[in-house]
Amino acid sequence: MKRVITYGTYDLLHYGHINLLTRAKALGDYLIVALSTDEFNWGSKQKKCYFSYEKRKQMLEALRAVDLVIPEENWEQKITDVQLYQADVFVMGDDWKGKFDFLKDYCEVVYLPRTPEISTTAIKNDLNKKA
Ligand code: C2G
Repeated sequence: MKRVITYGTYDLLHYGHINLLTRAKALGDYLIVALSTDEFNWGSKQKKCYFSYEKRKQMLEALRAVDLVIPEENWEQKITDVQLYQADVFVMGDDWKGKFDFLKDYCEVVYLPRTPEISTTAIKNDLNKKA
């Protein structure tokens, strides 16, 4: 079984996220998503999530492509995660290209093209304009 792992906030889940998860799953048989906790998002990514970790986890777990959701609590856990969950492939959107190449010592590292036209920020801006 080929195991794939990816990381993210996945707040205001949208089709760009789904495109990433679907392509990540297609690289193996089992997809683990390390989901940024509310504390990690606020403390280290200065991101205030609209949906709580539990709600974001619930939505991801409902996706056919996703097999397991684990918490992402810090920047440093990736090597341990790859070893603990025996990940063969680490996947991120190419906005992160090169940032996680240190994982090449532990697994395959793949950066997939982002879906360019959609983002949570764009959704929020669009909604504000329409308000
Ligand atoms: N993504 C994408 N296309 C978009 C938006 C996002 O392919 N239009 C991808 C991102 O490249 C990322 C994943 O979807 O691989 C999740 O995106 P975010 O929730 O924005 O993740 P981020 O906040 O970048 O967190 O340790 C890594 C971080 O946790 C990544």
